[in-house]
Formats: sequence, structure tokens, C-alpha cells
Amino acid sequence: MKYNFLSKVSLFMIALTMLTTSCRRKKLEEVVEVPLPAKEEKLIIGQPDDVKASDGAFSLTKLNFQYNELEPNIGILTMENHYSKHYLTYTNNLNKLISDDANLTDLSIEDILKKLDLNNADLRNNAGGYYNHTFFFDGLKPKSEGKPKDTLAVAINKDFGSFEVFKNQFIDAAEKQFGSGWAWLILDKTGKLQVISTPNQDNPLMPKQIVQGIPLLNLDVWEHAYYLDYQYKRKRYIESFFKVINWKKVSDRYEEALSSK
Ligand code: MN3
Repeated sequence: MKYNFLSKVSLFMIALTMLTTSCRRKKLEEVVEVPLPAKEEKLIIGQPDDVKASDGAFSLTKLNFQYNELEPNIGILTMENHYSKHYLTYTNNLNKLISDDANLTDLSIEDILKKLDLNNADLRNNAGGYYNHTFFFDGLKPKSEGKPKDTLAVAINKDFGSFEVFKNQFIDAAEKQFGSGWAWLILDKTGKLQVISTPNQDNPLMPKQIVQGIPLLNLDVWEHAYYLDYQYKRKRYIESFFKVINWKKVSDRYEEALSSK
């Protein structure tokens, strides 16, 4: 009798366990069931000309090419993100800072940078970001001339020894800039060409730089400038940059820098 009763209890317990396990399993199945997306999201890439900064003192420089025209050296997604998101954000932030500060109204971007209080982090980052990106996008073109000509070519030979020596120094400076920053070719205060690098959005026009000078060429080595195309291979990005440099523009900047001295 006792045995029978115990068996019935055991059977009941087993049945109960099976029932709760199956319930639990069902619940788990319900939880992990994820509905599939109804349709794939389309990636829409706009036109550079359609990107407009907020109303204010500064606007975006016009890109003289489409986002895909620097491929394979700089990819379409990198260009689109860089121009229509990163650059636009710096520009809009700068316009906002200027509208809030009467001392900045009517100043050129160069004068804002030259008079900058380095402790003003917002202005330092956004005025620097605006200038550096405007300068960078203006210095690109789909098919580079490969090398500078005339006066600038002569000056590079004179100050570096050869174009190849300059190129290697530039690649080296861009590669070794720790973390985010920029590599530059500048005309220094003594009238000599120099390759330098700056961290974050700093640039050679700002006060208290290790080397100050007039910028002629720059390269963005923030990860957003190359990671989609090159991942960690920053050096390959820097080498590819030499296939999309607008040397005519760099030469014009050099002539202008000489005449301003
Ligand atoms: Mn950038």
C-alpha cells in the first residue's frame, strides 16, 4: 500500500517535471524567435552639392568631384561620411559658437585660429576641424598630377633634397602621428618647407605650436578618414593619398604664401 502510494507520488512528480520543462522550453523558443526584417534597408548615398551647413558665417567648401571619384584610393562611403557627416558637424558647431560670441563675428577662419585661446576646447576643436577639413577636401582630385611642377618643385628639391625624400618624410609623419591628427607640408617662418604633424584638430596656424607656418598640404589620419577602406593599415592609406593630391592647388597655395611674406 505504502509502495503504491509512493509510486503514484513519484509518477505525479515526474509528469509535473516533464510538463514544466516543456513549458519552459516553449517559453525559451518564444524568446529567441526573432522576426526577419520585412525588406532589406537600402543604403542611400546623396550628392555632395546637396549637403548644406546651417545658416552662419561658414559654409562647406564645394567638392569638385563626386564621392566615388577617388576610388579605389578613398572609397565612396568614406568620402560620403567624411564630407556629409564629420565635416558638416564641425561646420555647424563652429557657426553656432560664432553666433554665440560677438568677438568672433566677421573674422576669417585664419584669424580665428591665430587668435585662439587654446583653453577654449570647443572653439579649438571646431574651428580647427572646419579649417583642416576644408583645406583637405580642397587639396584632393581624382587623378593627381603625381608631382608638383615649377616653383614648388624647385623648392621641394632645395629644402628636402628630392621629391622622394619629401614624400617619405610626409608618409613617416602621417604614419607616426599617435592617435588622431594630421600631417602637413608647411612654409615656416624662415621661408623653408617643412613636414610636421599635429594632434586632434590642431594646425600650424594656431598659437604655441611646435612649428608654426602657412599650410600647403594636409592629410587627415583620423580613423574615420580611412578605416572603412584600409582598417588598421594606415600606411597604405597614406601612400594611396599621393594618387589623389591636387598639386596645382598646392602650388597655388605656395605662390600665395610666398607673396604674403
Ligand atoms: Mn576627418
